[in-house]
Amino acid sequence: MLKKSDVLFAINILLILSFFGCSKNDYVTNPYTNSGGGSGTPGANEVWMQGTAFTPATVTVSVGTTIKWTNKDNMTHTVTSGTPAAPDGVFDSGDMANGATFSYTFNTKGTFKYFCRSHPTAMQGTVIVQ
Ligand SMILES: [Cu+2]
Repeated sequence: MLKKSDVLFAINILLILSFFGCSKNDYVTNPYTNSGGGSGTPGANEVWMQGTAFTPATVTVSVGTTIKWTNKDNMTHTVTSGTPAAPDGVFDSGDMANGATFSYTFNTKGTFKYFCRSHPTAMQGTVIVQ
């Protein structure tokens, strides 16, 4: 004979299984809703600081374009103009925590290099303004 406690136990197992099943399906159909990992891709005129790298590392834009950087990592980054050996002082975001953004408008043509003060070897980027 089935005891009432056995039936309740079986119902609980079914509920737990269906819960995980739904979670998994939601993840598969919406892989980019996972905000913690910073999934997805940057939009136009956007650069993400993600995985200790600037993505995309090089962007090409026209004069007058504003680039927006967003820190997707759970560590501090900066957007600092110039090279690690020679910062040029044109722009510097200062320390950016996770989720922080920094914008800069490029009003002259040229090739503008920048880097992260915290990770100068790993994190270097270029903005080409045409
Ligand atoms: Cu960094």
